[in-house]
Amino acid sequence: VLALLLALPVAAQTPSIANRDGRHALIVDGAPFLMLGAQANNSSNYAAALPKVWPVLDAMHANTLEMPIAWEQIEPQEGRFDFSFVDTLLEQARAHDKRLVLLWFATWKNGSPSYAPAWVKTNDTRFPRMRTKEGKPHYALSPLGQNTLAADKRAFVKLIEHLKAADPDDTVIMVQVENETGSYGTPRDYSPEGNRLFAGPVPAELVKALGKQPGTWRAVFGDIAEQAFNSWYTARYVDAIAAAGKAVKPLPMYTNASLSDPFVEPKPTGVQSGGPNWNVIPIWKAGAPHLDLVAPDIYNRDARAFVKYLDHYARPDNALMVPELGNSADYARFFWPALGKGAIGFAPFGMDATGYNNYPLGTKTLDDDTIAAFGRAYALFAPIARVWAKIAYDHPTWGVAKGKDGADQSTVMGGWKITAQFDQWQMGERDWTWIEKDPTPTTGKPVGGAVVAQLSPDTFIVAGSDVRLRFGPATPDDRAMIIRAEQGHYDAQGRWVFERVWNGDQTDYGLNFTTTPVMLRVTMGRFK
Ligand code: N0T
Repeated sequence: VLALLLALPVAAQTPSIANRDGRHALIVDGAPFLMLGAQANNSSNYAAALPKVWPVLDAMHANTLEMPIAWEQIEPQEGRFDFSFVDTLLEQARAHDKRLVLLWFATWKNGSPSYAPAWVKTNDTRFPRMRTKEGKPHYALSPLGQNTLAADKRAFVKLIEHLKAADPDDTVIMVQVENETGSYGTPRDYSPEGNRLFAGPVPAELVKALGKQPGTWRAVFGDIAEQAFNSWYTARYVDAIAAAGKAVKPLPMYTNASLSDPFVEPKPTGVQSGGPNWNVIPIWKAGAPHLDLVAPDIYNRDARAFVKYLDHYARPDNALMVPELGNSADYARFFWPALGKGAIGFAPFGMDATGYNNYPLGTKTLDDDTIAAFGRAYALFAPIARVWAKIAYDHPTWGVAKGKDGADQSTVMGGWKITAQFDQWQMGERDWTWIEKDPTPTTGKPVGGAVVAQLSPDTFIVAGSDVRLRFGPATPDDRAMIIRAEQGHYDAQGRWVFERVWNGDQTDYGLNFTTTPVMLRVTMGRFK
């Protein structure tokens, strides 16, 4: 009955991002696809490192690898292109049954031109760096550098031309244009050209897009004028590259942001100024219409902050994708709220066995337990990556992760209230004080989360781990109940396959998910 009528995957339709009623889907081979991703370390983009990459992706049940392609690597000498690594990567990805997201590390890699070829980074006359207020060269290349843009764009177009020829089956499903653009310290280019433009009016198209009154950058943007200025010119620069690439092969393209505190408007000198930080998303949307989305790189273990970042980037005009997050086990629970907010992709950073660990951002050691923390959830979703992506495109979803305080979290979906509780034994209530009990295994640990999709007013698909889910009426109603809670799974065609009914102890104290996530289909109702 509930078959999802998936469009059968068909080759020869370039991947794209679909957008309907504020929800999104990444379309691959003509059908929705959930990217269960992982990003390799920064220097793993050489054939010698690949044997250390695939086993980690397999162990975590990832279906997609995010891998840098460096400008210095494909154009070591100006005009001479070398795609041998791209070819090796494509071939191995196919052999390992993984899709690819290529990360174009070029004019900006964490703001710096470190991945640009030597002939670019040594020539400040032709490829100017930004100037500081004092007129000294800053480390970042200027987004106003027209020669830099032309050279970067040419190399990027060659890369996409190569993909068009060498990847007819779309092993590559998305391309990230640059990496964490913008600069720290100096919020804009103070070169004579930069000063001239900054003193002038904000371009009419930007004023119009934001619904603001015309004026100078300072008049329109106040305290964040320098950041707004650099963001606009960086967005225009990245847009020109994306547009040129898309003209060759229209793959989904995005760029990623290094993030400032999600709760406080940043100072231009306290943010990676120019990049698509959450407070300048509208500027990026106006300046880079050829990007399908801008995306957050989330290195913040605090659940409140993590979820706030998701909220900033999940917008009707911006599909949510998390191309980087910390890879320590405590981050794994954020998979659930990401799914709940409609994420089309999710990828912990630094998932390979080359031995580098970016603690304190991520894990101290990428051991089996850490990989399994992500892998358990991925294992549940990997066989249904398409089915879930279709569900999330068609239906409301909600997700949670345990917060610092372990407090309950609730939502209302139609006539039903759903509450997530943490650190419970499977039997009984918190206030059972008449019986002595030990603290639960998860008490004090940053684990636990769940996702819920509402298939019809009274029918829900739920999954989670280390969490208790309660379903009840949105407004008090003694006649409301769980009619049936089925454990089961979807087959590849999107048909629900029944395994068993949960009842009795398994439902009397909420739906209790343990460390290994499972999937339930819950039907709510009332007696008359
Ligand atoms: C990320 C990664 C890689 C004041 C860090 C995060 C990746 C890049 N950068 O391992 O370098 O290529 O996108 C920057 C986070 C800075 C936090 C500073 C806090």
